[in-house]
Amino acid sequence: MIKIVSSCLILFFLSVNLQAENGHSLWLRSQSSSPVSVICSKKSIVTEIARQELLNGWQGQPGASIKLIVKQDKQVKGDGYKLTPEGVQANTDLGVLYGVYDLLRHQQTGETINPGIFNPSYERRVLNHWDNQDGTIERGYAGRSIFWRNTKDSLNVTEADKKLWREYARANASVGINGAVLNNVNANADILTDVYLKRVKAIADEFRPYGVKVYLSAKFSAPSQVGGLKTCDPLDPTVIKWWQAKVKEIYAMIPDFGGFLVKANSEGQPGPQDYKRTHADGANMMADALKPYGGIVMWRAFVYSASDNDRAKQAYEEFLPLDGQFRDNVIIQVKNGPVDFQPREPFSPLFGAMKKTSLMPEVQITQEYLGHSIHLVFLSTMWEEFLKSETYQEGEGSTVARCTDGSLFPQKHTAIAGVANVGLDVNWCGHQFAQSNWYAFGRLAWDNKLTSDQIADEWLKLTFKRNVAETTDWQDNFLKPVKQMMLDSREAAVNYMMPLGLHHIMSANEHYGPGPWWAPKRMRKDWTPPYYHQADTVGVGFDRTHTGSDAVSQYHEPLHTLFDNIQTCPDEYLLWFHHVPWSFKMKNGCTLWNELCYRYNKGLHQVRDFQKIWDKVQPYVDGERFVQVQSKLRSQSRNAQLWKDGCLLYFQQFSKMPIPYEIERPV
Ligand code: GCW
Repeated sequence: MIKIVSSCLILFFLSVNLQAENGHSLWLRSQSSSPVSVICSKKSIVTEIARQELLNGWQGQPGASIKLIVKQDKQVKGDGYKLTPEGVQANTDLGVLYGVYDLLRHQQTGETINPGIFNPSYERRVLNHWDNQDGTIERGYAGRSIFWRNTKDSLNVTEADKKLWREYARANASVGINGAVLNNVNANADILTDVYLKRVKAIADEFRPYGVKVYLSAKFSAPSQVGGLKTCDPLDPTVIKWWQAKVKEIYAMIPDFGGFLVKANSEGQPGPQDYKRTHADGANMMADALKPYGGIVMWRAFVYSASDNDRAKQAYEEFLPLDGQFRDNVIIQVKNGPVDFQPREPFSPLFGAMKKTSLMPEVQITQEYLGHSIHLVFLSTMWEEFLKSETYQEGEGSTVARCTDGSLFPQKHTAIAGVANVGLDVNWCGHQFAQSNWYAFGRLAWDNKLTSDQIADEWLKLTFKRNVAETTDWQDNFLKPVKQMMLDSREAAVNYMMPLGLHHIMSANEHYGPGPWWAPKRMRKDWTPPYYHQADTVGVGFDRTHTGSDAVSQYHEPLHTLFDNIQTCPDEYLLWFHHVPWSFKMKNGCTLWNELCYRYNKGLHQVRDFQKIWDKVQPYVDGERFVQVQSKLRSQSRNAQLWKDGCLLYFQQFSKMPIPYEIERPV
């Protein structure tokens, strides 16, 4: 009897475990393959992976013969590739692998394969993990770190670790991501000590066959903290020597090490300014140490101090004067917006303004301000809006994408970074749909002209389509409505969280729910929401016009004038740039107050509609993923209501105007 019960239990756990695998395969879940013969012009670990991927995933003509050719072609750039009627051709082994993933993606999504050349928009397509060495993740919502454990003594590498790192690297390679920063930008200096470097090497060894380079966040004070030096002054010869020796040591272990990411003189981190040196002095010193090995420095421009100066202006003011002073292996890493990964911000005015320095965009894949791993928010539309933003810096067509990908300014290196949303959670990202953001980041980093429609389409087909035979029924009743839900989801979040250019009104510390009221007396003002929304009896919004903080002047004409004028400023940025009277007449004739109420209400109803859409697709989704998404949407909808009710009731204290009758009463 006991035996029967225990074997039943084992079976039960086995099946639960198998079920739990459903989310683990990400977008790489081809289930059937046809025989194919693969001929490869060059044998290497990388091309061997390419061959295996074809053998396991080929869904074209059975018995087809595919050629993988490594051969120089001037039109192919970097690890780009050429799809030909015979197969894939590339200049590098990695290019061949990328071509194979593209071929398979086309087959699995049922898209026709048009021969052509596919070059990456950016040379370095990098995930930034904010993983701490104790295994926690700053702003991580998908469990603990896949790289770090909580104690120094458990740093020995297991087979399970290696398997996980390979799976992670494969997922990255399948969308063209070729780098990962393994530790938090709020770095612990210890990462540069032998005990951790050994683990970094082990990770690099697993990543290498998939073309993913490792990078580390370096703490500027490391020479003192781990090297015992008295100073970290970047111009001090002992400091210079220390970094040179450290870099040499790293490259001896990891010959293809990517370089350092540095958060300096930002939010309390040490930096060159502690020694009255500039960001350029600090970055260049490290860049010089990395130069002989081909490494780069990604130096963050996320700087602001507690001064009275508008936070949105500070990075520009600090970095623009340094334009032209950086070494060619330094890239300034700039967040998409001038404040901090808010649901909607205008692009940072540094893009296109720094013309003699390489700039790389930083976007946040982990949803710090967009509902963590509870809200379904497809971020591709936000990044697409950002990349396609017109800066006018070199006339029309000077989009952020073109200002950063080397097509407008000569840049030795080009790159883009995304703050990762990956953890030990069985589905990697905490929410099934958060996987689409990892996917979208990779696809946009590879091709910054892709549309979110195409990306959502691909991801849904790869992630949810069970077999190629599912045709119009699946397309009409699953693909279309779910894709539309994804495409609308970011705007919905903006509506129920921070519509019309409102920003930074989330709850303190954990940054999840609403918190426009949070303002403890002794708190730094620029960390409290009232600093950003400025609500009073007259109106709401941050005056950044020429009579306010004048942040508008950091934008190139015609944007400067467009944003400065309350009549021409786009609705999406209205309260970002203007302090607007509650009874101001919007372009659609509504008062500002009513419009604010409508937008909050709309956001909430959008989420309720998402719930209905999802309920209807039950027949097309396995039970496990269906229920998970359904229950997350339920929480999202309750929380959207909290946002709407909380914010409207709070702002109403200032507007003293009634909530329009057709809007659901706040509870
Ligand atoms: O978005 C803010 C986060 C911090 C983060 C910081 C940064 C890693 O709240 O947690 O620190 O930005 O980007 O450096």
